[in-house]
Amino acid sequence: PTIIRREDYRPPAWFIPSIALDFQLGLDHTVVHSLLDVRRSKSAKYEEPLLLDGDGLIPTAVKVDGEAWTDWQLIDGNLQLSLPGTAHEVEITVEIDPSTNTQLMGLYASQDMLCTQCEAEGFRRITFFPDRPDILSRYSVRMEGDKKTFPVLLCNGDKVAEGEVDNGRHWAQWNDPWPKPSYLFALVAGDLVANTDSFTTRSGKPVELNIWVRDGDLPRTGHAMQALKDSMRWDEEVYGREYDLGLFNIVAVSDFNMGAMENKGLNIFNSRYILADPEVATDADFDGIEGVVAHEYFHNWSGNRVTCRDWFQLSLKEGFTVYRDQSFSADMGSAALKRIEDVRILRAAQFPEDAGPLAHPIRPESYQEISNFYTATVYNKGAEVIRMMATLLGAERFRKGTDLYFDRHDGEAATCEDFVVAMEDGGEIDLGKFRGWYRTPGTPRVSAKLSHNPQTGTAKLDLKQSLSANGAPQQPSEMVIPIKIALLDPVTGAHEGEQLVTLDQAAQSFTFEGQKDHPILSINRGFSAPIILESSRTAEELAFLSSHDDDPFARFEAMQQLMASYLVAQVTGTPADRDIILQAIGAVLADDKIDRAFLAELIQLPSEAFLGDQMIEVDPQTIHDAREKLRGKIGVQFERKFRRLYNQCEPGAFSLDAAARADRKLRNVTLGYIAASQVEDAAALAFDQYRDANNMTAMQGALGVLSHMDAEERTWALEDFFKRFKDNALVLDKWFTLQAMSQRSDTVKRVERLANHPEFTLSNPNRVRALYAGFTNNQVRFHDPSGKGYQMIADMVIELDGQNPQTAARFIPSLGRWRRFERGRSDLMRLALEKIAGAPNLSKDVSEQVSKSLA
Ligand code: BAL
Ligand code: ZN
Repeated sequence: PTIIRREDYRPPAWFIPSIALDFQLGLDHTVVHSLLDVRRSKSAKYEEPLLLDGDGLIPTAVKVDGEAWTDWQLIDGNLQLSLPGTAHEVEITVEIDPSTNTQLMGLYASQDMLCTQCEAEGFRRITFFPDRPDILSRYSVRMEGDKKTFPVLLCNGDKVAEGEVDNGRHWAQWNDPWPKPSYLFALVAGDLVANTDSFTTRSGKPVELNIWVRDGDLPRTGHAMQALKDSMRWDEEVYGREYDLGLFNIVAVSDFNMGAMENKGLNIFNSRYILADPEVATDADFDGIEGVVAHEYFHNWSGNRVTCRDWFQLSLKEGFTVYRDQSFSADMGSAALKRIEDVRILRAAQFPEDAGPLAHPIRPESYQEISNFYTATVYNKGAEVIRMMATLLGAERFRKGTDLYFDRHDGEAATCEDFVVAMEDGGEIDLGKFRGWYRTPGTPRVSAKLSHNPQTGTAKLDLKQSLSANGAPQQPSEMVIPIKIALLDPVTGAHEGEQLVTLDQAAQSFTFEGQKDHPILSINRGFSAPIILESSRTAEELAFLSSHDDDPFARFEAMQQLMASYLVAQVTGTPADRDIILQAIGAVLADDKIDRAFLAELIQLPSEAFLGDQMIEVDPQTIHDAREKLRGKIGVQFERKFRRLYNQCEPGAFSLDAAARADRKLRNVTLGYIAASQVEDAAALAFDQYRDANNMTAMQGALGVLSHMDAEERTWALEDFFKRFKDNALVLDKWFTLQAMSQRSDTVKRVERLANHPEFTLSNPNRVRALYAGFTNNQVRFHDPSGKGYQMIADMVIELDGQNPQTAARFIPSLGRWRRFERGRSDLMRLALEKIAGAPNLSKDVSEQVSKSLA
């Protein structure tokens, strides 16, 4: 396989300052004519030919400076032209069939509309072009198509002209004044309607905002529109960034590999991140929409105005933009809940990646297929790295750093190093050693031990750090790790202020004066560093923190650690005290000052996957049994309290305000515990909630509880849900997911049956993820000891790879962690990977992931 390496980066030999494109659009036949203004780089060797990337294209005509040109060759699908001079006009015509583009990369048909996805390397499937992000060009685009099929014609930038031609066709001319890389090109043609609004920038410029959807979906666009306006204001206030065109279009598409795409002035979205009303969307869906709309909007500066030099720098835009959208959501809602959710995602998706065969630094050194690097590491750990810089610099200096970064690199294709240098210069800080985060894979482990000397009244914190790469034993490491701590009075829980200690050696000690009594250590507050913390705190200290810590994340974390250590002990057969957990839960349940949404977080057990990650060898069934047993015990112990809370959280008229959302959340969590207590009326209670629900959060919560049960209410509810929502694809996705996530022992069989359901299709990525990602996240059932779950995923990957390699490759990591599981499952997982590896004609995407997983 061809391996692309970061160290091999070379600046382009030719630049393309401008490109004019003409599209004659048709669902199954589109003609693309391009006119490239090509300029030889002054630093290029004279004889270097012009190399234009292509994927599946054949030129039907090539001209240079207006004359037919034959001095070209197709080499591995790319077009090479030998050109005599330093500046030429190159014209190329190609013909493509969007209706057969099942990869959903390049120009493709989604139902009856045409749309594009070009990041990372889709533009080369539309026309021949140097498809690399350091080629910035001005685009002018003429689109022409049948007026009935494509009444709406959209592209990047501003529409400057439009008109009608013969045979019921019409055209539009779009010009984008901002030079951009090809991955930000976008085009949409279809029968769409818009929710139109406007925004006035802080310097007084009006911007027209449109969210384009299919007729009928219009009433579900309000939340996305509000999120867009909030994002625009927030980026002005927090980062001083203003929007730079008179028009901002968003289009919702049903068939989409990613969540959304930040194309300049024309964001294209997976419809699940646009469409919502209370009847069809959960509170989590509403949050997802707000976060993704913001993320794509923020890319206008962190991604589009300043883009990436090459794909190794992906985290430059993604890590930073995730950090920006996380901060935005924290400001819009509850910062505490947002941080808990962000860390939960990091631990569920990124920590396992960093501990497995696909581990890579946030700035990878090499790749075979760049689509495989749109990972939780590049995105979420990337965001944590930016967050650590913000912590080290403090808010004011961080802003100076980002201002400098945007000023210095506006209109450029930059590197991660450029970002760090801007932070250093703007924030007046030396980040020399901090750069280790960009080149080091793996999650650092930090051990923390607090000792106390009553004679001197001092407390000493001993910290040590280590790292393991690619399954090798842990080695002492020297990452720069900012750790926020507080020393709590052991009786009152009061403290004298949070402190930041920066660990940058393998072992370091920090001494704190004025400590009369042995304080309780609150550490990694706010999850200030993406590490695995091993503290020597006792169960009593954790229980104390779970009711006294004033840092909400640290408080949540103390409870999680308390529960996790007990459950790990249960699984490994070591003695542990359960009563202290029950007391800690009792204490928070009795605390009527706690916000209900936060209470719901505090009392939830760590996930089975998280527990597995704490163990050297994972046995999913034993973990599941231990966790269920504890859930049952908590349910029984506090049943009356849970029922009281459940009733207190009874919803009134639907509202998206924090209190109503908190009630919905706590109601679902308490319902889960009531069901875990095995009381007789649990199914009836859940069914009543389902039947009476006036919103999807309550409905899905009830179904989630019923889905695990062996009760007729489960069947009634699932059948009813299907009937009610079979025409709404996004809601039907939930129906597939709920069943794939069921803890029932027949889940593997059920998933097999669902894969043959008339409403199931491999050609829609949302539907594929709904069923199969739901299933692979269901630790106990995916890891059925028969290995049937693994076989099913292997067979699905092989079939899907022929249609949509990018989505197929996303399922390899679930099998790729085979070394972590007990022997029987481990062997079966490896066999499933070997089956995939042995399939003919594997895509680059799948083959890279499988070969790395087996290596
Ligand atoms: N750039 C790909 C989609 C996203 O991260 O916004
Ligand atoms: Zn992004």
